[in-house]
Amino acid sequence: MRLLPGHLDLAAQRALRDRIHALLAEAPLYRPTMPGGDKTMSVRMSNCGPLGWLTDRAGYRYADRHPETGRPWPAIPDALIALRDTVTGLPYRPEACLINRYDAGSRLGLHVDQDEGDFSAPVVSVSLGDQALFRVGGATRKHPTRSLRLSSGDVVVLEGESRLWFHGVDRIYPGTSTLLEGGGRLNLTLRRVTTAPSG
Ligand code: MD6
Ligand code: FE
Repeated sequence: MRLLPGHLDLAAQRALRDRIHALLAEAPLYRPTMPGGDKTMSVRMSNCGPLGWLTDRAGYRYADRHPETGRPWPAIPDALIALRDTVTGLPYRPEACLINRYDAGSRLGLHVDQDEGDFSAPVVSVSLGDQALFRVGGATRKHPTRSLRLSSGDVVVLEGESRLWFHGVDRIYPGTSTLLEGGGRLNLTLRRVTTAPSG
């Protein structure tokens, strides 16, 4: 795993925040349901890109449309495509960008990003707004974990062996950033979903 602290400066964070807000007007945040349908998540979600990650009572999957509006997801902002190119050195485009929105009490359970068809492609995430306590373990749920605080502008790359490590967000720290109006946190996760083109 790679952590790139402060990869985005304040100007870049503000520009990205504004792009994401414009995009969320088109593809509004919704509250996802866990498979089975009994529980909702405390994190609200949306996506951009040709594909978006979804969870509802039917399970986890990628879909080309917003579950509530029925419209295709908006395009991934150029700045995010460029960031991923810079950070990974890989030319092929990410197909999905999951947008996670955390409020003061939101958390995200320990999970592996494993609904993609190609685990050779790294997953890149960007954090904006309040700090989060990010926990990362290993290949099994039992593996010891370590925790780190992610701040606005930090980038995390899960690649190689770490691509399939368990990770989650235990809590956010309200009041640690003024980037987002009303506080909270955004995390943007860029993924390749289908097999990455070689060469
Ligand atoms: C979050 N991040 O930071 C949740 N997944 O809110 C993730 O689940 C994640 O940061 C894959 C790669 C990087 C990540
Ligand atoms: Fe993840």
